[in-house]
Amino acid sequence: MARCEFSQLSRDEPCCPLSRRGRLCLGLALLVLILSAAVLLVALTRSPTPTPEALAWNGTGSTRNLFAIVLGRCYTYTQLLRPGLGSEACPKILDAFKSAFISKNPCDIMKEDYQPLVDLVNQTVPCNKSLFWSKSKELAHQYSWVQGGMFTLEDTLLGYLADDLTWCGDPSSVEPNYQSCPRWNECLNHTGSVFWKVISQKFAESACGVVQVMLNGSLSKPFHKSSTFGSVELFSLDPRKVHTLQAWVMHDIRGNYSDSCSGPSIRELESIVNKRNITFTCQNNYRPARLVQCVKNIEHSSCASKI
Ligand code: NGD
Repeated sequence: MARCEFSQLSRDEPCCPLSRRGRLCLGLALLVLILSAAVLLVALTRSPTPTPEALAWNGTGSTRNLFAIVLGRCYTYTQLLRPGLGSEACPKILDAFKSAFISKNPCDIMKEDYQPLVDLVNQTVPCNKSLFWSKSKELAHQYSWVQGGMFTLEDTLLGYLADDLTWCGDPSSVEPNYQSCPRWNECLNHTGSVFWKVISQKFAESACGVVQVMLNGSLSKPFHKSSTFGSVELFSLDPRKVHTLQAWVMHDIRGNYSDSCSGPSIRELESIVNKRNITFTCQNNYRPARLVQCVKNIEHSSCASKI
């Protein structure tokens, strides 16, 4: 067999011919190389395994940084606002909140899903200090903030954690659905509305003494039987503990004076309350709450000091 030394090569001499076996080996090696390159190319250019699409809904998606906000609020509330409650439970509270809706269909949430979360929070509101509201959130919160001793649901830990947030999960993901969530009227067993029903019920069940409700007298119907106050809270008051419900019918300081304590809507409320063996009282434009409205409307005639 001819040996081919580099030193022997010159311009005129062709390289020594390869044996048949050598050519076969070279061919095979080339084939393997081409095949590997092709496999590599396919692997690199192929799109990743498609993840199932999240369900699409008509409402806005979960609030960005949802879990960081909930955890932060938990520490703010338990360490700074009401230090008595103890902040050690915050990580567990966050986990229970996640477990209630993560990886679930947001229209298929049951009251029981939130029970572990509710069970983690043991907070009682002192008698005579519960303030309910309906269509008057802003003023009710301003009033309770200024007054200092009253509790709306959002002044309790569970309400504080979730107020103004949107959240929902998706069966195909371990993350909240940040793209879309169902609107409240899109389904009955809605992630958000079930949560508010559960904690509103608990809030009302634990109320005692005289309780207050702030209603919006600038609406034609300040009291709605279908509202959370009218359908959940009112019927969760325990007549053995609550002797009086005081309604404050507040009118927008610059707006309509549509309905008042003597209107049909409030009379309907009165009749429900009386049937439940609870005394009903009503005041139009309860003065301390009116004065809160006056802070931004000092020139209004109803804000003049009465000496
Ligand atoms: O269709 C809706 C919708 N309807 C009500 N709300 C809705 N949110 C949607 N995204 N889509 C929310 O309920 C909204 O935040 C309202 O501000 C809030 C209350 O609705 P409103 O004014 O009609 O009053 P409700 O009587 O139904 O309920 C107020 C009472 C009050 O005594 C709280 O203790 O029930 C308790 N709560 C219920 C639901 C929600 C509080 C909240 C809250 N903080 O968001």
